[in-house]
Amino acid sequence: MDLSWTNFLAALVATRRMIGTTVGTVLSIGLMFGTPTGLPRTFVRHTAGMAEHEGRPCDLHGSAAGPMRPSVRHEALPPPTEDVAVTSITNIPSLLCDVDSVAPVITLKNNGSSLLETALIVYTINGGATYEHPWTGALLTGQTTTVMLAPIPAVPGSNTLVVTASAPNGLPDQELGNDTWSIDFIANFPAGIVNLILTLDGRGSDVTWQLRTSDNTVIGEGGPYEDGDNGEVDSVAFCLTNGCYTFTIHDFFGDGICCAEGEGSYVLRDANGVVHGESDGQYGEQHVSNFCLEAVAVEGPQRPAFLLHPNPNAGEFRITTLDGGSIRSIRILDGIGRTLLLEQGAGSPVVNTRLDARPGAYTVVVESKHGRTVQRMVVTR
Ligand SMILES: [Ca+2]
Ligand SMILES: [Ca+2]
Repeated sequence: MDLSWTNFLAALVATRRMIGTTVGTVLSIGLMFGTPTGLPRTFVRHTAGMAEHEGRPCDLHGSAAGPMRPSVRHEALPPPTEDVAVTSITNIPSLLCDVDSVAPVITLKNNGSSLLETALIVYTINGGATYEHPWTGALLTGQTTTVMLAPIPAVPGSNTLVVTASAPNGLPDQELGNDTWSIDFIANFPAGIVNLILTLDGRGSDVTWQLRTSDNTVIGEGGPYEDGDNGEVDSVAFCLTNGCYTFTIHDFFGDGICCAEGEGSYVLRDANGVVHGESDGQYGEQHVSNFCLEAVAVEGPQRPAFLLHPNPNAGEFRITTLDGGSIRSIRILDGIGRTLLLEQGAGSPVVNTRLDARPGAYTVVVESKHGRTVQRMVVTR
């Protein structure tokens, strides 16, 4: 051991076993050991901030009182009189779906010895415009309170909200290290829902998947599943915004999810029935679907481009395009996005068809040369 005074004190601090008596803010420790020669007898100031006393950093001083009985004085700084702190941010979901602002709720704490009656709270997202909330109240030493802040606009994609408290009682804050708290979240707006419909084979324990954004952030993942659930369907809804995504499904055994041990498959489909990725399950170690979304959640009502009659119906109905254009396909989906009927149009603007399905609400997707349009259809019996 290097017995220089400074190293001795540092070693003592490192053990964090400072036993002794506290008198005011001074901790005195008596030590019995042989004093190394050359030890300075004068007061030595150690590196500030290396020690802690009662949870607060403090200056450390030492003195050599005599050749056989040195003593160490561990001197804590007096607690600050003015010290406001932010100790949490809540009311922020990790993913905002079709919402373009957040209303943070924070915890404000008085770490100073004075009664805290005012403070200034400033908050910003991604370093953009700053919002101010002058706080008034009454917090005793150590007390906390929750403060609801006015909504602040989020930006599409990744957001970092930073909240800083300052000016306790209108005075300089004496401890700046506890003034700031931050939280990260993702905001998807406008947003659309894309459903993963995953049909498992008998080896669910092989299967894991991830959905990533174009900057490789994982925004959804699943699996492994249980074995023996051949034919079981896992349906997961993702809240996505305009942008590009990568869906990757892995197979631990390297034989996909079809067809040795069942007929697994997956499809990624939005509420309009548009398929953004799919596989018949016949892959090896993995299957990747890359897709991009554009103009999700377009504002304003869409004029139906086809007539669905009758609606409700008992399963038999007629579809007529309003502009006389020919129907390319009719797809009917159930509540979790599974295709129950897919009929290719015969080039006619009128198609009579039927759906054998239980009573309920279904989505009818008609594709013509003008694009894809959607209506709800109710089947009764
Ligand atoms: Ca502070
Ligand atoms: Ca497999």
